[in-house]
Parts: sequence; structure tokens; C-alpha cells
Amino acid sequence: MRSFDEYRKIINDHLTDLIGDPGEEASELADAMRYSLEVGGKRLRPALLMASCEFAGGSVDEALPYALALEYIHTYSLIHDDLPAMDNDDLRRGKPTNHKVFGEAMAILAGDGLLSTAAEIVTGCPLKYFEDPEKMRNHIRAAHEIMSRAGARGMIAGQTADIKGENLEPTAELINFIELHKTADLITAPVRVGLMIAGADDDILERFTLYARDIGVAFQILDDILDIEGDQELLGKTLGKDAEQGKCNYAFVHGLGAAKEELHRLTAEAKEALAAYGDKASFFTELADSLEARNH
Ligand code: GRG
Repeated sequence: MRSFDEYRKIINDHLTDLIGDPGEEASELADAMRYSLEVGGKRLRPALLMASCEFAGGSVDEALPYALALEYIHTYSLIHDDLPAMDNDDLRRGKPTNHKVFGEAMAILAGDGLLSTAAEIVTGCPLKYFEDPEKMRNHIRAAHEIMSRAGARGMIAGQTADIKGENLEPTAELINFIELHKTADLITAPVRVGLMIAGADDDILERFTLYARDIGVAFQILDDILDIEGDQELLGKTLGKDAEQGKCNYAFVHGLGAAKEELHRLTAEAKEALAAYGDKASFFTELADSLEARNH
């Protein structure tokens, strides 16, 4: 196992390797896709994917295309989320949002380009393993996992509930649905995909799914807390938008104190899910702690 910084370096070194060349006539598309990828980001999801794969005995080389695909999907979701028709944001990752630099039409296309490139990458991976049916099966499972968690029963369902929930009286059920799908699905996907590529058994998959869901929900609760009392410069995005736009926010329903308690409870539960592995899982338990303490 490597450190988080080592995984992040691998991702950053290869970030645009699989973007491809859309041709001279469409060169602005590649510029817009690259812009949002290279403008920054913690690389949490791809790091989780590579770490899970190595934890279960797989290799970083095998995990890398999926890790890139996942960062492409995550980046597309941020580009589209920032559009005037959605959250209408000028700032992301500390820099002007994609549509502020390239215009709305190009930002929509850059998002579409990143999502479809990701689909192309993950459906291409199993094709390398025709001679090894077990590996091919693992890769098909992984490809399905990533696209379904990103899709209409995953992240898009969460985003829809978030948009439709604007200016409604938020309920605990609605908040849970949004956290689980808008955010936790794209944090659960990398963990499960990394394990699937490595051929991990159901017991490992189950424990790690619990871990990932908990840190994913905790991630969104902290995002909600930071929207209220975070540091705008550190976060690199406009704060106070949830109140301004009548968004569902965990702290609006349960209060800030309860939000902090739930963040802590979920972090503890996530670590407990991996207790059986002791120090072998320290990458993941330490990551859960550092996510609970993050200020950006
Ligand atoms: C518009 C298709 C579509 C989906 C939108 C991801 C998303 C769903 C909306 C973005 C807004 C938001 C608050 C999402 C929740 C997940 C989240 C906190 C994303 C930010 O993730 P970080 O902090 O971002 O890992 P970096 O920039 O570090 O990669």
C-alpha cells in the first residue's frame, strides 16, 4: 500500500492521458475538458480506487484506467453542477468555473465529453482479458459498478432530488436520499471497483461497502457544515449557497451540533467496519479521520 500523496501523484501524472484528441475542428473541447481536470482537486475518489485494489492484492496499473475514468465522471458532475441551470457558480477549485471560461455550450459539451470518455475507458478495459475469463468477469463487474453508481439510480438520482428539493421543507428522508446518492455513491464506487478488479471476495466487499457509504455520507454532512461555517478561500468555492438557494442541508434539518455528532458517529462506524483487518487497513481508517478533520 502507498500513501495518499503517492496515489495522488500517480493520478496527477497521468490525468489527461486518456482524454484523446477530438480533432483540430474540436480542439476547444479538449481544452475545456483539460481545464477542469487540471485546475485542482483532492483526487479522493481515484486514490480510494487504487488503494482498494492494492489492498485486495491487485495492481495500480490495472486500477489506473478506472481511477482516471472516475475522476473524469466526478469532474463532469462538477462542471454541470456549476452551470446557471443548476447551482450557478462562478468559482470551483479556487478558479473560474468551466462555463465562465469557455461559455455554457462548451461547458455542457466538456461534461458530456468527460462522461462518455469515462464510459469508453471502462468498457474498453474488459476487452483486454478475452483469454482470462475470470479477469474479464471482474472487469465487466467493475465497469457496470462505476457506470450504475454514476447513473440515474445513483448520483443523478441524488442530484435530481437535490434540485427538486430546492425551497421545499427538507425532511430527514430527503436529506438521507441526497447524501446517499449525490455524494456517497461516487465514493462507494471507487472502493468497490478497486476490490472487484482485484477479485476480492464478498466478505471484503461487504465490509468495505459499509466503510465507503459511511465516509461518503459523512463527506456530504461536512460539506453541508462547511457551507455554513467554512473558509471560502480554503474551499475555493462560494459559501452560504445552501441558504441562499433554499437547498437541503443536513444542518438545516437537524442543527449544526447534531450534524457534527453524526459526522463523528459515521467516521467511527466506518473505521469499525474495517476493524477485522487491524493495521492492514490503516490507510482507510486514517483517511476516514483526515476526512472528518478536513477544512477544504
Ligand atoms: C450535475 C450530473 C450532475 C451531478 C452533480 C457532484 C454533484 C452531483 C454536485 C456537485 C456539488 C456537490 C456539493 C456535490 C457533493 C459531492 C461533493 C462535496 C463534491 C466535491 O468533491 P470534492 O470535495 O472535490 O472531492 P474536489 O474538487 O476536491 O475533487
